[in-house]
Amino acid sequence: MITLYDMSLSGNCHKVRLLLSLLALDYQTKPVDLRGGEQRGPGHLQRNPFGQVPVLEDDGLIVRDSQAILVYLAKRYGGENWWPDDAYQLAQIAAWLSTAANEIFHGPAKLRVHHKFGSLIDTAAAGQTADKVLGIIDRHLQSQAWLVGNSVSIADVAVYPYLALAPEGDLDIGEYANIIAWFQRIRALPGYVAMPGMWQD
Ligand SMILES: N[C@@H](CCC(=O)N[C@@H](CS)C(=O)NCC(=O)O)C(=O)O
Repeated sequence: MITLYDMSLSGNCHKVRLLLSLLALDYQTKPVDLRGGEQRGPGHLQRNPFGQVPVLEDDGLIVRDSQAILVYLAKRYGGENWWPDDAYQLAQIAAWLSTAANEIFHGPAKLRVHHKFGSLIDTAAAGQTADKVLGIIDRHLQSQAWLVGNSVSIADVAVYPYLALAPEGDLDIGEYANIIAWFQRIRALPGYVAMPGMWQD
């Protein structure tokens, strides 16, 4: 049985819940009490020395970091559709995974933790990063339906949650018509699951 060490309000955890559901995999969740500091307790630090969720456990293997978990699930359970063989396609997927961990984390995700949970951040810097990454993604999606290739990939799954949660970070995404059309394509996928606070039409 696959186990996801999870936090319901985490967009990083949602990436994993979304892919597990799109792949129709059975799994159990074990909530980690982030407010209570459980992530810094010895049990969880053994699973992830960085003291963060998500962490996935499968067949005795432990995988930390949402991007890495997407790679693991896509390669192990997704087949060619989810983990292409082509070097160039894989490189493009890796580039978007990196964008999810960098610009999307430092922009839309940070603004959300600020507005929703009160964490102190440099709001001007996060706002600039968010505007830049939203503009780049919107222009990218002008000529293609999915971030990489002709079908959904883990690039879309990695990038989606914190963009869909952008309204919770006080970001107006109404002007990004191509992103909104892409949200609608993602939401129409069989097995799609949402989380509270996500953009809705
Ligand atoms: N790069 C990591 C970031 C994970 C992350 O930031 N997790 C947050 C929840 S969204 C967390 O566990 N925070 C608890 C803490 O840092 O104490 C990933 O993509 O999994």
